[in-house]
This record gives sequence, C-alpha cells and structure tokens, in this order.
Amino acid sequence: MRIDILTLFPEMCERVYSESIIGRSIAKGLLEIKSHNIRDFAANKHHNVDDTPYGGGMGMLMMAQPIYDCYMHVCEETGAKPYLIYMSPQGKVLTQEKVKELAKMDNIAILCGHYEGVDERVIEAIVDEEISIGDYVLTGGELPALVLSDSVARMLPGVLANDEAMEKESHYSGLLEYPQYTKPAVWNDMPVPDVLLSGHHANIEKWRNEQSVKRTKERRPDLLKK
Ligand code: 4F9
Repeated sequence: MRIDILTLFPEMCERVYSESIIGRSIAKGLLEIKSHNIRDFAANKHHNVDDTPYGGGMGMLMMAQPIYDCYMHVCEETGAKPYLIYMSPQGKVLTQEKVKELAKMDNIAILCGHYEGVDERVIEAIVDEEISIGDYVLTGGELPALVLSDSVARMLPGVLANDEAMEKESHYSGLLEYPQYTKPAVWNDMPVPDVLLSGHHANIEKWRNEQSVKRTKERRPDLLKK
C-alpha cells in the first residue's frame, strides 16, 4: 500500500511516520508513505496558498489550485488515482470499521487543511471522502492525517507480530480491553488478581471476558448497544 500526504508541513509528517513500528514497516517495504508540500504547487510568484473568504468573515482559506495541482502530481507519480481523504471536522468520525476498509486499498491520499479550511470547489472536484478524528478542532489536518495513517498501517499484513494481529481482530468485537498486569505480583501493596496467577486457562478467559463487559458497560455503554 502507498499513502500520499498533501500538506503545508511535510517535515512534520515525515518525522512522525519514520519512527517506531511504522518506520520499520516502511524500511521493510511493507508500505510506502510520501509527503508532498502543497506550497510547491502555488502558481503565483510569492508562493501564496491562501486568500480571504468571499462574503467576508474571519481568517484565510486554502486556494483550490495548489491543492488540485498537488493531487494531479500525486496521480502522475503513483500512476493511479488515489482515494483522496480530506481530514476535517465536517467529516464522518473515524471508526475501526472504516480503517479496515481503507487498509484494503492500494493507494490512498490524505489532504491536510490549514487556516479556516479550503475552497469548497476543490473538495467537490477531487475529494472522495471527508473524515474527522473526533469532535474537536485542531490547528491543522496533519495530526489527524497521521492518526489515520497509523491506524491503517497497523492493519497491513506483516506490520504487527502474529499474536498482536490476532488480538486486534478479537478486540474490535466492540468490547474494551480487560485490565492487564505484569511483574511483580505485588506492587505498592497492590496484588495482581488471584485468578491470573492460578494457571487455570478457562477461568482466566472467563474473568477477562467479564472484565471487558463490565468496563464497556461502565465506560462506553454506547459500544454495547452496537
Ligand atoms: C480534522 C479535526 C479532523 C478533527 C482539521 C482543524 C480536524 C481539523 N478531525 N481541525 N483542521
């Protein structure tokens, strides 16, 4: 899979995905991520990418032309027409369901907005889907784009170890994780639950499942309804 990020801050993106598990997966050739600076496609001599909104109002908007030309460049470079996602609070909120769907694609591109948003016409012209990562506002779409890239990358074959990959499937049955403990057996006068030290696998499994249900009821009753 290849992910192309269209952004005014390519270095910020590169710094994040070149580290850790995703960085290693890129080095192993399991996926490719490339960032493109929208400013490189500004047609005016001052390399402006934003202007004031028609009708008045606060702040600046990103102009359609540099974004469009940047996307066309990505199409040429990839020899494909990547599924273009615009990270925006106006989009549908990201779910694991959507992450799995995107992980099946060969080429996706992610547009990061800045300022007060982008000219609606470029959304109409090239954006396939708007996605939000939650009901709050950020200063730009880079962090949401990195959240989306990370969540998609970890679903690709070979990125996670086999046991983690199995876990990830069962976890998204819609329940929260059960509590977990590691050594020592007593820490700060707090013991690990007896059942986990018993070696009785059926009881452990039952306890973990009960804990998952209890937590989900208490913390995320909305997930149980689904
Ligand atoms: C994008 C917030 C996606 C949440 C982009 C300002 C954003 C966002 N999810 N906020 N620019």
